[in-house]
Amino acid sequence: MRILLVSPESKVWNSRAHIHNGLGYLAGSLLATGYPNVTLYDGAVEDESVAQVLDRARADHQPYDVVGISAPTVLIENAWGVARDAKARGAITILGGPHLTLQPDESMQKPEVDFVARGEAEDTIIEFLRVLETTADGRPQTAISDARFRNILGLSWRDATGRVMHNLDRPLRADLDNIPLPAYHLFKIERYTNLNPLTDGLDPHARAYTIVTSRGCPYKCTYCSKPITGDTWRGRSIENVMREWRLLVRDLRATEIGLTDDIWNLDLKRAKELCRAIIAEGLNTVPWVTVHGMKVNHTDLELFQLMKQAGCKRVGFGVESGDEYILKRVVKKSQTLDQVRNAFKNAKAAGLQTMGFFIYGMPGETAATMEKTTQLALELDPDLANFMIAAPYPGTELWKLVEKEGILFSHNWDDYAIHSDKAHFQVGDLTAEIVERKWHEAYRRFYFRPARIARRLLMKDTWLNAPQRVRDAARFFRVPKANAH
Ligand code: B12
Ligand code: SF4
Repeated sequence: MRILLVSPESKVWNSRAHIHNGLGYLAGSLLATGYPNVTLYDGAVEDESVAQVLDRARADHQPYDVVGISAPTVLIENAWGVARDAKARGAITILGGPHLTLQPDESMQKPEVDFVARGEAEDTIIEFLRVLETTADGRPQTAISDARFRNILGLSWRDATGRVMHNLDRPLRADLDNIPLPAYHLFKIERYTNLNPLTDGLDPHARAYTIVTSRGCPYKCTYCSKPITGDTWRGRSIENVMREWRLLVRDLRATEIGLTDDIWNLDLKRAKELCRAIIAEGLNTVPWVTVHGMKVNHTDLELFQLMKQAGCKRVGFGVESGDEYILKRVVKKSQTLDQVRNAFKNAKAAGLQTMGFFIYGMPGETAATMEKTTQLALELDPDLANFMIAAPYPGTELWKLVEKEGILFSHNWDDYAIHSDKAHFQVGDLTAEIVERKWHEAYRRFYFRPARIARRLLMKDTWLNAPQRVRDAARFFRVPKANAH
């Protein structure tokens, strides 16, 4: 059985490419369970299209039997495109990832989609292939309506009459230590050279990896979409994480590492233990960053000092709003502005670079509350500020509110990018025009300060990456035209 796992090419703005750890995990489980013919295709870094890859495999008489495609909400249209190409070339298609978990039926209505896997799928994909490759009495087959698919938790499929069946959900795996590590060797790692602009990631020989030390988050921020990892925090043991950290640093010669947990510091004691273990083993030679924001209310000065000693270079924090009411009652972030200020102060005192994530245009906001957010960004003065316009992802509290009380402007799933410069909805009096103006203004006022421009000009990547920097500047700093909605 030859399997191609695909992350589709994305039109969503992103200044950097990250390895797709979800596909890495699926490939790791497949290899560990006796499926050696697995190839990873990441549209962010490939030269050929999926259709070309499939055609070449057919010409070499080694066609792919199964094409598995991953999709967050913004990539679902691209995922269907890949599925059409794959079906047209005789492959069986299975889609998985966040959007498929939220809206499985939508994809199962498409003739190009044979199966959907919902939720974490390391076990689902193995059970799926086992049914797919042999009949109940052990003969080879590729029947996609075998009744045994009924027994696979988290799978959506069609029975012999063509009826779409959604099996029961698969429970989250509690024993993360027993999941095989991602098949890192299958990534074209030399193409992931820039995990983020602050890690001097301009080395053309960089090897940027990411690692997931825990899954899930118990908080309930109203905009956050976490269909895969869920509300239950599950941490891997320190020894298990260290096994992977050793592999990345010693065997795979990582030049930078990104932590992509939903909330890696939920258990402060464990976070410190991990840093101590990295220091004790001398693995602190490779710089690392937190890709997803840390939660400010689970930090203290000692944590940041240990992170610094353990090789961490930069920390990101979800700040979201400078208005206490919006933060508490609308975003429901379960953190105070004092905790935000304290975390930045401590991280800087420990010598770490900082990054802040800020949201504009939540329901109930006004120009004044967004102004407070911009003021807070200026006060905190992180090395990097990421200003985002609120996007109502399906399943979130924000989505439900916009459905009930608002007007939605985004009608295609690829409009849902949070780094887009367009407002996605209107609730109450807050028009898209005001949100977009405050968002552009935030970028201009934050990045166009003389001291910051001087600091940037001294940074190596500003010069080495000049064309990208100019494109970013044009995108963020252009004054918005009259609203098109
Ligand atoms: C790291 C990360 C990134 C990285 C890399 C993304 C990547 N290619 O993996 C970067 C920074 C590039 C990124 C970008 C964006 N991201 Co992001 N990202 C994450 C983060 C923090 C971790 C992802 C991860 O490694 N998960 C762990 C692995 C094990 O899980 P997984 O990837 O989901 O895979 C499992 C299952 O989904 C399933 N599965 C996945 N694919 C497939 C395919 C098949 C065939 C099968 C059977 C199963 C299957 O099996 C896997 C193993 O269990 C998640 C949060 C989260 N916890 O999921 C957000 C998250 C996925 N991102 C999100 C968003 C919104 C974005 C952006 C749209 C933001 C933007 N720019 O506007 C962009 C999209 C760009 C793009 N091209 O994808 C949302 C998606 C919500 C949604 N409904 O789609 C999430 C859930 C964050 C959140 N809580 O809101 N992201
Ligand atoms: S935004 Fe972060 S803290 Fe909030 S629910 Fe999502 S993962 Fe948890």
